[in-house]
Amino acid sequence: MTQNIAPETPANDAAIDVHAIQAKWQSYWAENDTFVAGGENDTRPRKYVLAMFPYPSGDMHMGHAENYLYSDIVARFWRHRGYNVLHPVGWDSFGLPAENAAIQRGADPREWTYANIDQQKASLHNYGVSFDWSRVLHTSDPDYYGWNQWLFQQMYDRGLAYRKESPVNWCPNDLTVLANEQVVDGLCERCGAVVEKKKLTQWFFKITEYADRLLDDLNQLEGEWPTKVLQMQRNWIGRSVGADIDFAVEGREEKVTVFSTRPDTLHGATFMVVAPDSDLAAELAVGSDAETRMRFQDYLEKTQKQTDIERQSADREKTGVPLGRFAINPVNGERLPIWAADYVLAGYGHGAVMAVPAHDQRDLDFALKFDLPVKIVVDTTAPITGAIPVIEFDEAGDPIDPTPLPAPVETGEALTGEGRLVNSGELNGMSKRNAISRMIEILEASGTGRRAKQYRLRDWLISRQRFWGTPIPMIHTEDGRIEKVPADQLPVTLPQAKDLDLKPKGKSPLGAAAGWVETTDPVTGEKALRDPDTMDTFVDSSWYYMRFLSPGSTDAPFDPKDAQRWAPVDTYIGGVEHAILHLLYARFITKVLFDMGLVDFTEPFSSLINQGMVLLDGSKMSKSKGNLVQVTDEIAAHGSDAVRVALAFAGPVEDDKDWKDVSTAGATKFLARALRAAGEVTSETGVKWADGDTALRRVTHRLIADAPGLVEQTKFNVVVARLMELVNAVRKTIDQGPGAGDPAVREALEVAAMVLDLFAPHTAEEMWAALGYEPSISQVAWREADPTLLVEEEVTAVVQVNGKVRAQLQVSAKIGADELERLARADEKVLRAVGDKEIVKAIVRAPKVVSLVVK
Ligand code: ANZ
Repeated sequence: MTQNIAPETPANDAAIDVHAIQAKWQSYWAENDTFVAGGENDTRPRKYVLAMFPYPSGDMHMGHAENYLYSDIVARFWRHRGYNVLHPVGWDSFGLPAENAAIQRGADPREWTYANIDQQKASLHNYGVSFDWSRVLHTSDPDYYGWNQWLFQQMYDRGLAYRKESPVNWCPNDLTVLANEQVVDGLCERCGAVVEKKKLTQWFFKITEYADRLLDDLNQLEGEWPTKVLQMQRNWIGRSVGADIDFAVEGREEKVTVFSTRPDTLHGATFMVVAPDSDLAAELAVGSDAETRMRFQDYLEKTQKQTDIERQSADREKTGVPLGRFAINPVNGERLPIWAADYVLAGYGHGAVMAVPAHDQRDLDFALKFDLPVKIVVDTTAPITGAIPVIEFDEAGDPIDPTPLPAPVETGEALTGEGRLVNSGELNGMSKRNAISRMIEILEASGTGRRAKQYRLRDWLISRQRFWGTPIPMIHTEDGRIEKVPADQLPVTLPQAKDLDLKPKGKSPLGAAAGWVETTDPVTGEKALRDPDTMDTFVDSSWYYMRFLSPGSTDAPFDPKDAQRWAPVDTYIGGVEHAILHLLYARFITKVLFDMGLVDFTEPFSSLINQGMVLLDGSKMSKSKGNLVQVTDEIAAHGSDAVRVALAFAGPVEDDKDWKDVSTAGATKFLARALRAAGEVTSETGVKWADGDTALRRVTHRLIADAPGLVEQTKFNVVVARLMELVNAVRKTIDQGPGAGDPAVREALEVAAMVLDLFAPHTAEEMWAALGYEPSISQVAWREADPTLLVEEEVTAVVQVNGKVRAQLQVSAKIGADELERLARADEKVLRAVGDKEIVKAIVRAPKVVSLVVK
């Protein structure tokens, strides 16, 4: 790297051709492999910096600009700190938008995707991001997705991939399965049709088997991931601890089990509720009279049009129908009427609850609506005077003498707090916590219940009835077996799209791909069919960060030796919209890889940075709203360095930023000022800095000392502000102080160029060349700060008493007025001068003068 490049030394802003500078350095970096990570023999410590990889939906947008700026700042920073840095990029290139574009325009999803990738690649190059371009991957390349298929089969062998029938979101208009995220207010996000639940046989990954580890390992990430994200992950996994309780049902042999976090309240159960869409509800209804059955059917149809989120909404009016059946409370033999109501979900716990309206708000709302009894069993207030009568029921399930009304009926608020048990036999007087334990013992002893855990987390439904994804590498034989595609036949590649009708029909278009779907039974050699579904694209992104480590590997998804050298990712950067699913899936697959002995860590991303959004006039940018600021246009207008500096300066990383407040003009001026100053330096390289102006040197050295901490805390905007301060100080020294030949000016600009490299790498390289060095600045080691220059500057303050100077104090140049006055009043000479007179006035001009008036 001894090539010398002639620097541009502009006389004024207009003379700087930012695009020429940009192009020059970009080709220099590409020709010299400047950002290719060091190989096996590189002995430097390593850092793996990764930004969430882009989806190629069009050209690079502002979210990308922000994301890759931040990862670039971090990557460039660690290079200056002496690290061998891996900063790769790839494309998350399977997915629905390509397929939709293909359907709408008759384009090939493959062509659409790769054209967009080419455009984004060009834009990212032009943006000056220090990626290691030798490791690019696209998840839609067979040499990538073949390893998804390998992973799928590994998981199948371990019992972690399985098929089951389950209710899924179904759009009756588009005839396709929808992800939960594609259902908005119960309607199909794309066509607005009312989404239904439909039972389909689908492939799942058994993420629930890892629920405890996914939850417990979050503790490892405390302080390294945003607290908000950790909390969102915890809530999503949603572990609840309590008991399973078995209720006998009249006229039914088998018992009905319910899950409850509050087994202590069992004596207060006054009815039972089952999910209308559960098999249990259907079965119970069948055993009832004709009218009940009809009402139930009607209600079931209404329920099927609701999403789980709507069903759980607290402020929705409760609905339900009685099933005409009765359950028996195992602790007191009371008869509880059984209802079907949509606030109980089929997919959680056992799809049935014991309703305790006095202590559960949903149950209370329901009881009040349908006039069901409410029985207090935990006294959450002051000690109660007088006993609350136990409510009894008649044959029809109606309460006998339901007066006096307990408090929740009057206030409408369930008693959910701490308290002591009442109306509960041997539990009376116990605290809630003790009563929970005791009740579990009682249930276990009588064989009617047991300790139990439940999770909100569900197994991961991975099959999609779509074309543009990884084919599921399984074979359905004529006699109904399911076999793996033999390993030597992987990858199963996608057929050409042009011969297929990609329009959604409720079945994967691959099922109609003659010549593709037919195959042979690997066991018998008879005719068989390929599985026509493709995988959820979240499978692709669940392990891509490992593929970057061994991009060319053909006999394994990655080489465990590479994994040991580089992984896990040290810093992962991306939008908070991925706080749950992507991160959860990547964490899950990492644990699977750990269990397979392929990696020696259990968490993929050691630290996580979430960026805010770039808005325009307070709202999200979007093409349809016509408020889209195109990054490429901004780069064309101002150059990428100005866009980068303006974005970095716009505010804290995690905050949303409004493009209206982003000043590319300010950034352009600042960069021109810095570059021009570098061109003015007249001292030689190697000049003795110690001879330079001390005031300027202090500013320089404070930046050297503070910037690392600021970068590590992602306070990038503060570093830019400090750089601006340094460049201003340089200008002052050149114009008003010792001048452009002063060694401190050279020192300041060398440091400015190095720190500026994190934000405006083209300008930084240009400054470095102007200062007489060979490229590239990107590997220049961070300077050591001189501790003697970090000591705070001191000044002499004078203290006058009635106009006469009585004392001189050595104080910090930054001292505040109050502190200076306090020191002045406490000084011995001042005390003597004041004597027994009274100080009637103190005029303080920090840090130089204190003037006391005494009488
Ligand atoms: C009786 C009870 C009394 C309950 C009480 C709570 C308070 P989390 O914490 O979310 O796990 N439940 C159980 N299965 C349900 C289902 N499929 N759909 C809707 N609700 C269900 O909540 C567990 C509680 O939610 C369980 O404890 C059950 O109501 C209800 F004072 O049982 B509880």
